[in-house]
Amino acid sequence: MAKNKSARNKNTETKKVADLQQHTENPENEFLTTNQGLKINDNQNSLKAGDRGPSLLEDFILREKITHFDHERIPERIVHARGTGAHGFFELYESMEKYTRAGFLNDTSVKTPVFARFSTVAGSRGSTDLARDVRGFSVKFYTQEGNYDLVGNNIPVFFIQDAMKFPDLVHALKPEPHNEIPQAASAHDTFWDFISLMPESMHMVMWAMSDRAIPRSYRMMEGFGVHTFRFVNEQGKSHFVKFHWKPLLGVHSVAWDEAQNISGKDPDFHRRDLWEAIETGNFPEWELGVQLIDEKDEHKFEFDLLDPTKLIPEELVPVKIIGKLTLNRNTDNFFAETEQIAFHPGHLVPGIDFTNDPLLQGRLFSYTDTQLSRLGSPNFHEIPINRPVVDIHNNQRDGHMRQMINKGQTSYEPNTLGGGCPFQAMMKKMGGFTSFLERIDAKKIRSRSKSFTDHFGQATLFFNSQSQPEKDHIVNALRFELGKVQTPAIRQRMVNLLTQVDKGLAEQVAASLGLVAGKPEMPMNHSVPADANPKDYQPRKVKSSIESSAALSMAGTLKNSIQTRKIAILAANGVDDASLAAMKKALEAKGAQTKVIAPMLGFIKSTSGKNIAVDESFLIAASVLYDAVFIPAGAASAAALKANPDALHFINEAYKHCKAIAADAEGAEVIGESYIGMNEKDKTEAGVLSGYKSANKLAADFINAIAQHRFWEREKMRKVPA
Ligand code: HDD
Repeated sequence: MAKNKSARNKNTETKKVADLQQHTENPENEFLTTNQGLKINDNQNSLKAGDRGPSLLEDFILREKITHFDHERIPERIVHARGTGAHGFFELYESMEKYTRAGFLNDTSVKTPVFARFSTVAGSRGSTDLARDVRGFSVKFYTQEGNYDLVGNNIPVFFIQDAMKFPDLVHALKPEPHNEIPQAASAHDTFWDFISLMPESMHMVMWAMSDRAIPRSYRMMEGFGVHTFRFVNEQGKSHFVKFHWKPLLGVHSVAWDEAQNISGKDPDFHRRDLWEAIETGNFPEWELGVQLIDEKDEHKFEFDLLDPTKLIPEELVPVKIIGKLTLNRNTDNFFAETEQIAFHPGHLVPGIDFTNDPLLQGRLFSYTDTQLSRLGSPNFHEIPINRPVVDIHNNQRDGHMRQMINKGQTSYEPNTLGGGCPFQAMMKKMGGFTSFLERIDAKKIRSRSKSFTDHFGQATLFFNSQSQPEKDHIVNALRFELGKVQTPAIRQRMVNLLTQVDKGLAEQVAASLGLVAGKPEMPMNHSVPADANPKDYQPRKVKSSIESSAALSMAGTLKNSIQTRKIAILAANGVDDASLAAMKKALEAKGAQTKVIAPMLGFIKSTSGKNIAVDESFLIAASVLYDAVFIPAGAASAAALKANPDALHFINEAYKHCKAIAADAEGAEVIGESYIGMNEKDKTEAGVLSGYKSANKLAADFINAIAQHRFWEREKMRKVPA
């Protein structure tokens, strides 16, 4: 069977590309035309009655052009409006045939084309990439059994347990309705008002306040399917499954102060990073992992598998790595591809199925509905980026912008006039989708399950699993967010709620707000079945069966690699070209990217009289856009940089954001002149490298230091005025 599938999958990628190309345009050697194909002889002037006269209504060319322009915008996504995407492929390491009949997860010879889109949630389409926010991680697999969408986030849990609360959550998060402030930020009253009344959100709040919410790159963040799904095999046997994407570059973030700076210096930071990585052949990669749970183990955990505010600690169920996603092609047209792609958790293939997670169940309605208003027609599946690579046959007809020319007399089933086509794929071997035969024997209720009442156990587990710097960042993020809240009662309710996660955390946050954390009030705010005891539905804390989970901390994900890291080389006239070239070579050999930053654009003269091209001047460059800084040898260069406030600011800021800084020979004088130099002990501090006799040793240590990503312990030492 696997063999057959493999044959069917041959050339899938080529077919998809060809499919898209039918709708692409190449204007080379072509005349400008109207949308009707009429050649245009003047695209500069409208038709007028005399050269100084009024424009004529008759000007159909002007009217066609302006009409199209007037309608260029479509409604942006209500959430996840800001994003970027790329093409790629998915390869399977090991057949999952035992667990699922999904063809693309059965046959290791199949290369499945994909399109992935990453996004923030709160901001508008033009908002900054570096907002503190959850990141969307959506992947459309163009499989031989139809499109499969895994529409996840970079956080494995969600704020709410039931889709009924989604519009409330989003209304609270979005800019406030009376003045449309603030853009792309959760640090405002309505968000925290809502959260303070929704204790179930506390686990996700911990993640959203952690550095996970300010990733260094989309290429350096995890992805999660969030809900528990099902794998169903050929025999109809089901396993519960949680999906994980693990980036091969490790999971890394920036500092909050840095994030705010990047938002000003380069609001497209993540978009640009993904684009450039693909353009330079540094294809982003993630491994797909699954946690598999036997049907019979459904109730063996202290949490409910259907509760989307819970994760399954990897210590309880290990993540099995089954394949790899590679993004290797940028879009040709952002609107046609990234903006028009329509994801939906209900785009399934045989062998993958839903569970009754009430958040997932609501999503199954929302996504098609939103595409109707965003893309304007039930024919959105005909837009090239949304088309499956397999043929579509059904009796759906007409509608706005229908592309398909359906032939024949019949558009109904059953029929004899059309030879009975298209047929139902009724027998198993025909590959039709069948829902898992789940037994449901229940009363109709509008309530939650009692198994959903633990709101704090895993919030505490997450907090306990963080390294000290990660914990400090959560405290500071909460101080920032709640500090922006204007209503004292909301701040108080929040710090009270935080006591349920961790008393120390609550006290630290409260102290900075001039408050004392007290006991939270958590009235149960929903109905319970008529025959139930409301007490059983009170929010509570169930202690996690493990104290901490290594996988929840980013600190353990260092990959000892500097692949694609951006290193700033600060230089001026009189730089020692041997010193510069040696470090550049050593860094690039390890896959890092270097840029020479100097006082002016153009060229600088080296000690040996060479002209060295400058990539950026200090006017354009900013340390927040780099991962590390190097100052080469050269007395005149060092003297010029020492006298340049922008160069010193660059170093101070890199130091403040805990980045690796290295200097060769006289380059150390520039560090000496910066804030670092004012404190003798910092010269020997981890991550600040100077005073080396051997350039090779300096390069080796610098490479190691960059691979550590950040020296967060530096934050504790002193505050740099950068
Ligand atoms: Fe959603 C978009 C992820 C809950 C309703 N969602 C959207 C996108 C992602 C997610 C990544 C952007 C897709 C893209 O790139 O185009 N959403 C999630 C996750 C959730 C979740 C991981 C919880 C586990 N979403 C959720 C609920 C609802 C929605 C409960 C409604 C009941 N989401 C939508 C939407 C969006 C959307 C309104 C906006 C644009 C779109 O669908 O295409 O339908």
